[in-house]
Amino acid sequence: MSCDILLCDLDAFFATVEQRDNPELMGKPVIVGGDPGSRGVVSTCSYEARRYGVSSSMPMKKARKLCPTAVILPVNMPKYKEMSGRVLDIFKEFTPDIEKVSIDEAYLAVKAGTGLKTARKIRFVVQKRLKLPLSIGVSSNKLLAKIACSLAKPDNIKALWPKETEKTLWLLPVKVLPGVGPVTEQKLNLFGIKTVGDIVSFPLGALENIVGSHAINLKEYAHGRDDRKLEFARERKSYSEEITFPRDIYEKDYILAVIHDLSGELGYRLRSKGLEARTVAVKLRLPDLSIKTRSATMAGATAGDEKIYAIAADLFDRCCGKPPWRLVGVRVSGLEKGSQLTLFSEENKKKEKIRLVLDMLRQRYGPNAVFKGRRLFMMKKDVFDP
Ligand code: TTP
Ligand code: MG
Repeated sequence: MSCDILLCDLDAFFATVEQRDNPELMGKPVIVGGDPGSRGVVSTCSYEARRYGVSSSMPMKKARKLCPTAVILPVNMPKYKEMSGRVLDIFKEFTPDIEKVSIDEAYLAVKAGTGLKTARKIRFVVQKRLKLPLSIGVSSNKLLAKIACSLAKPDNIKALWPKETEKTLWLLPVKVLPGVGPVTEQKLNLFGIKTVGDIVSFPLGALENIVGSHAINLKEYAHGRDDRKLEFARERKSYSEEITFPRDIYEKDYILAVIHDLSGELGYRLRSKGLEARTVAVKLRLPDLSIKTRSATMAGATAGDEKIYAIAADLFDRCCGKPPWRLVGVRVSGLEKGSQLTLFSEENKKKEKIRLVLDMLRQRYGPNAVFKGRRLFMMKKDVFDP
């Protein structure tokens, strides 16, 4: 069955989330990334900052020089992941056939002939519910959908059908094709191959001398042909959360408090998917930089924060060695469908009620909305100094 393919990609994702959450930043240059003081790089920047020449991966120091008026913000990954999940949930309302490419990008397959109409609806819903700008490219294959999206940006829809190959695709620079990075682009340019149309007229054998076996793909792409299928997500086998600390941690209690939080986040993720886990693992980075992991498998599966924590804390105790620690992570695997809740003791009923309230808060305000008191307390102390 032939389908229309949509490539949906949020605009300046991290930056537009920040602009949305702080309207004073609307219309201003905003850069999201690492600390300029410690060799941080730009994760992304608003389109206003792009006009000054700022771009992803650029050292923050250089970005600040190019655009001194920009507001610089740190990366708030939990918030962006949460938004990414909500956008994906919206996509799922329109089609089950989704290939998630990155945190802000996904291919969707819909019934042939409905691509443009669906794209308009999706954009409308994402804008209305999440107030985030989304660009969508529409075509009958992945290649053209992706290129159409880059032509649509920012905040628009564009269709690019195979019949328009000659008058649109052939005029574009070779770097729009998959597999043509800066090095290949330079090589091709040296032979006078600047546009996609130049690839079409260049003899295959000569092209093979420049780019090897990739030449055949390039020829196909240059004609707007692409038979790559969408790769649908495989069922998840595990969930994990980890934190790398900016400095060495010497306090065992602090690590335990972090493990407590991570266990809570994992428990929540399991419950929100109706799953339970049998195996819990802990990961640590030790002073000699080696990574140590320990896991334990339970007789029965669980999605309870405290149960996950109890096992993870025990594993940590057994493998922690001597301080300091630089990284701690918790993973749950051996996933099964959640079993029906059975009779609760009074104590368990109380815990269950608390869990439901916490989950409700997390659902409304994001997974990090609920910090456990212990971690807040620990955060107040300067635990990073021995
Ligand atoms: P992109 O979709 O490549 O970029 P973008 O959404 O910021 O801008 P646009 O799509 O409008 O061109 O990446 C999505 C997010 O991934 C981006 O907001 C930040 C993050 N990212 C990095 O952290 N480092 C990088 O080098 C890139 C390219 C992206
Ligand atoms: Mg994007």
